[in-house]
Amino acid sequence: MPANLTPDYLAAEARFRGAVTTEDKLVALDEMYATIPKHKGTEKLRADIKRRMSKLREKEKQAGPKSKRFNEFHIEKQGAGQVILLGPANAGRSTLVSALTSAQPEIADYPYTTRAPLPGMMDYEDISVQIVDTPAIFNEHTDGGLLSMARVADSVALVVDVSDNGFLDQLEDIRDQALRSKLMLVGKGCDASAHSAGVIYMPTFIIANKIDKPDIEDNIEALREMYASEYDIYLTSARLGEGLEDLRRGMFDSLEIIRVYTKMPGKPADRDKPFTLKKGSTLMDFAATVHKDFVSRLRFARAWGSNHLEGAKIGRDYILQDGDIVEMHE
Ligand SMILES: Nc1nc2c(ncn2[C@@H]2O[C@H](COP(=O)(O)OP(=O)(O)OP(=O)(O)O)[C@@H](O)[C@H]2O)c(=O)[nH]1
Ligand SMILES: [Mg+2]
Repeated sequence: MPANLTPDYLAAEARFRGAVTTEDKLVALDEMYATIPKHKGTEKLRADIKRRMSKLREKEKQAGPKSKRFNEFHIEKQGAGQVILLGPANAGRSTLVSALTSAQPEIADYPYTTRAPLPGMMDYEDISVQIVDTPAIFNEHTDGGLLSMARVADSVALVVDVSDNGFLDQLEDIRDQALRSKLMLVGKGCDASAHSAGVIYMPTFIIANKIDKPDIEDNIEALREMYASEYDIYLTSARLGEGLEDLRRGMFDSLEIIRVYTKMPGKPADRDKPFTLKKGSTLMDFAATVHKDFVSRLRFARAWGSNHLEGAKIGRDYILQDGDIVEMHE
């Protein structure tokens, strides 16, 4: 049993042992995966959790649609990361998802249009990011499943209608509700990998939408005053397509990932499809991602990209940067 398992992980494990239905087991395993400390000592355990999850999903599939207890708040992750949009009714989450991805959620000028989460894939340069539209989160209307889903996301975007004078209270309310579900919505510069007392620290940013509306300057000012030191803030008009390029980059940044390319000796880099890794990953983390055999067989590697490497040899603990190209020698 690896050391440093958090109380949160142990609680999720206990829930897994107590779970009867496949659906509950999957939710508990999801939670275990989200709360397990990500380091070398837990590698086997993480692989084991993933194996159990795919076995259960297989079982669910084989059981057929009739016996399947569908959990609408379980959205299978795809792409380089999952960003969940949370916000009050009518803020424009569905309009944003429709503008950024090819998904076609229902959009309407009355509240609570969206009833279930809906994912879409957003292209960002040479990778894609999953964005999840959600039902509104507000007071008694919030479904508990929504916050459970947010706990296993990679980042959260708080979407508000900046022309609505109640938007600051709404932000506060969402943060409080999340915290009651042991989800701490943290902003820039916070070490999101740290957990304490069963609380998950989720990288979060704010989308202030509907900037095309009149007389919103004071509201934007108030938002900045209140939150700019804590969260990145993106100003958008989902309806007019304003601010979306900055937002795409912001979504990528919130995932805290890097893209690394492979290269065969004597050939140009393979630019087709980068490997994505957590920021701070080393050469050996990359080697393990490309192929498990590389971990034992790697003799040395050269890199191009950041720090003016230009093909210099890099050590096993070399910390890779976004856009680096690595040539591995067995
Ligand atoms: N003026 C303006 N209207 C917008 C903008 N984004 C969305 N809307 C409008 O706001 C209304 C609600 O948009 P939705 O995208 O359905 O909002 P939602 O947050 O998904 O709302 P629910 O699912 O009902 O909770 C619609 O009438 C949209 O056309 C925007 O940037 N500017
Ligand atoms: Mg909606």
